[in-house]
Amino acid sequence: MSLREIPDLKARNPAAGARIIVVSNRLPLTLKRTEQGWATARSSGGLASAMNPLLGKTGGEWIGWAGDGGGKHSEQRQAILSDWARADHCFAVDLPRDVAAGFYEGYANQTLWPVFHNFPTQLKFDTKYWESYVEANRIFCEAVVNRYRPNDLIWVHDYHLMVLPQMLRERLPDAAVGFFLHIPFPSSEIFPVLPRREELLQGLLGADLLAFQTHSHLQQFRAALLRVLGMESKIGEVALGSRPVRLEALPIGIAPGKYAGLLNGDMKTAKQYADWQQRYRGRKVLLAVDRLDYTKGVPERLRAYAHLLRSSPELKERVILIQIAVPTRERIATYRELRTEVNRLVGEINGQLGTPGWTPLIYINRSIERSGLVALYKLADVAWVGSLRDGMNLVAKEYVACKPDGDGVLVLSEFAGAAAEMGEALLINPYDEERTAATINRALAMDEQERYQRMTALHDRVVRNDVFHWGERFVASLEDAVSARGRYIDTQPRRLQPGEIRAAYLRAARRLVVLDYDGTLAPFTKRPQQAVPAKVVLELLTALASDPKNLLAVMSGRSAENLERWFGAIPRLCLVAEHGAELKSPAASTWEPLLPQAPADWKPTVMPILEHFVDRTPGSFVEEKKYALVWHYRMADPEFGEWLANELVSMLEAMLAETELRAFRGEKIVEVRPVWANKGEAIQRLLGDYPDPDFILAAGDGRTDEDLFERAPSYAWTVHVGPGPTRASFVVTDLQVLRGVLESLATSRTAGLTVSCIS
Ligand code: ADQ
Repeated sequence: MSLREIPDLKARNPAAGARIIVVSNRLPLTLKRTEQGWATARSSGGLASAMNPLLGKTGGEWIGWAGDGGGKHSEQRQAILSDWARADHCFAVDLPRDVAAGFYEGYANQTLWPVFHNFPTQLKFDTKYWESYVEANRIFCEAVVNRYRPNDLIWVHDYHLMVLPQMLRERLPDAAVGFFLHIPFPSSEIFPVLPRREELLQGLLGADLLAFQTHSHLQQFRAALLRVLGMESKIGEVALGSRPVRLEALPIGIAPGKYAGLLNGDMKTAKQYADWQQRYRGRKVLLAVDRLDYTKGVPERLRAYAHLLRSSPELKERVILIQIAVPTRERIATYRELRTEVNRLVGEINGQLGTPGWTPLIYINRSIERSGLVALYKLADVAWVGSLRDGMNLVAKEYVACKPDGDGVLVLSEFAGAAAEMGEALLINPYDEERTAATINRALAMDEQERYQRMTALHDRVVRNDVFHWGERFVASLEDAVSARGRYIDTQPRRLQPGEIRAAYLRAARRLVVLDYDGTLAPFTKRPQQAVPAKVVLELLTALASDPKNLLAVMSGRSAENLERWFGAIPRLCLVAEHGAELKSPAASTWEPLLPQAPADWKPTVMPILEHFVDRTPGSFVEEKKYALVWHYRMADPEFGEWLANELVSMLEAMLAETELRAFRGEKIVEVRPVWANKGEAIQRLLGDYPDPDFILAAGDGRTDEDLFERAPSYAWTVHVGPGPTRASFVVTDLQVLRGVLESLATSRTAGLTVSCIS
């Protein structure tokens, strides 16, 4: 997107009663085939509870898949869909049968779902899956574009629609697009396994706001950006050239009032509770509620339960586990295999460990009504959430919401997102059967006071951070992200006008000029030593340095020895080497370090790693400087080089986290050096020695120059050379343009006199 197009984005005013368009794979309404034909079934899930008030308040709409193949459009079916649109503002998207299969059972649930839940061995991929996924997202995009009105806020949900944000950005460049990921984001070790990972990340970056269930999922997303796209980000933001993408952790909640309502005044719930209580009188009740998905850890739980019963004979006939497992995605073989395995385990436990009067495991393999669920939550002494990996896990929160009097214990997998905010639960590693069994034992034996303390703290938090609060925070954050575009555009650099800077230069009595070398004064070459300064550059620097009103500094990543060799003969020139680690002022004859300390003895640890990368990458090499080690890969195959550079930085980041060293990406280099050795510190030092200049020019092209731009005083002329995002106030297209500007400054001494005479 060009800069000229940006003001459209800025003109947007999201605060003026914006409608919300919710886009999710499924609508809160589904088509059900009954004996009388098609009928509507309503979902009472948390998402519907959260979205409905927001939609009601803003007159918004919901777009989602009707859920069936669509193919034969019976009149009755069409009439129902029209009814949904009219009465419920729900707009059904029809997906052709083959697209739906490749999209839903294919890429979404056999490729993305396993990878995002750290089960790469379950991954299945077919190019057709991907094509269907893209096609389904495209059909959703069409539906959104058709319903969209200026100033609407578009809220896209979950892993089914990860390329939709970018599609929307292309069709509706100034629309406000937010995305929430309900499932976890995988670690940067696992994410790269995903086929079409680059397209997926690019697809997400079309949004203004990307929100995750936990901070750790957010961090993992950032690590994936770095590793897969080589894209750096801040903790809450990715800066694209033309706009920012905000990043947030916004854990989803539930609607606690709904549970309180059923607990307090619903006859059906009361009756079911009384029945269950009667049936299991005198026994402790453990409860587990899951979709029958391999990520939920059902077999692991059953094995831990068998272990518990075998190792604690005193529990015989005194405890039961009620496992509710809703069938799900049964067209996928893995899910059918899981059902078979669970059935076998259920048979084994009841057959081997039960007695004539005691069935230790009650297995309910179907969906049950909310009233029945609430009755069970109320009944259960312990809720056992054993997800092997889970975005959040709402069952944990629903159970807690049903314990307003503080009785009951939550046992929670540390791998569920809920664990990050439910610290008073007893945490388990569901893969460790023995310890899990011990924790369940502890939960069963916990005294009343401890139960009360833990449960009331959990309950208060679940009530406070409900799903309405979550929805409002998301919308507020999206509105904020969109208005930040305006501020972002205001801080975007302007094209440098040679006449303007020349006039300011001429007016000044005391000037500081700081110039980077490679990419700024000289073009990049295959080998660093080939970038010898041209005669014109030496003459230009000599002329600028000789002006008594100027302090000129060449500030480069190169070594002191290198700078000395090329520029040592120019009088009155200040040299700054290794990005600011060492400095030689015009009057001095020796170099001095920026910080008075000897280079630490870290190179022998880092060198073998870089050498290993040299070994893997033909054409790359390591440069050793006094304070830094640099891996250069300009001569390597470009794609392979970028890929390895991302790998290297990710690896070094973890390794150097506790040290003063950092790994920095540069123009076809990865450099390891102390954090304090940077151009921002160096310009501060120059300003200390040469205070209060009334004109400052700082120019550079690379990432290390961003430190310089950030720390330069606000009145400085900071100039970025070439394309790409920058903090500088001005840009020039290339180094030729900058050279032209510098030449006009260098030759302005006489011209300056003329100007002053005239004025
Ligand atoms: P799910 O994987 O579906 O959701 P979860 O958070 O546990 O997982 O939600 C399940 C919902 O289904 C709960 O509301 C529960 O009450 C209900 N449910 C489960 N079994 C049932 C049964 N037998 N009968 C009736 N209802 C049943 C995805 C992510 C989660 C994330 C949610 C919300 O995988 O990690 O918490 O979205 O963001």
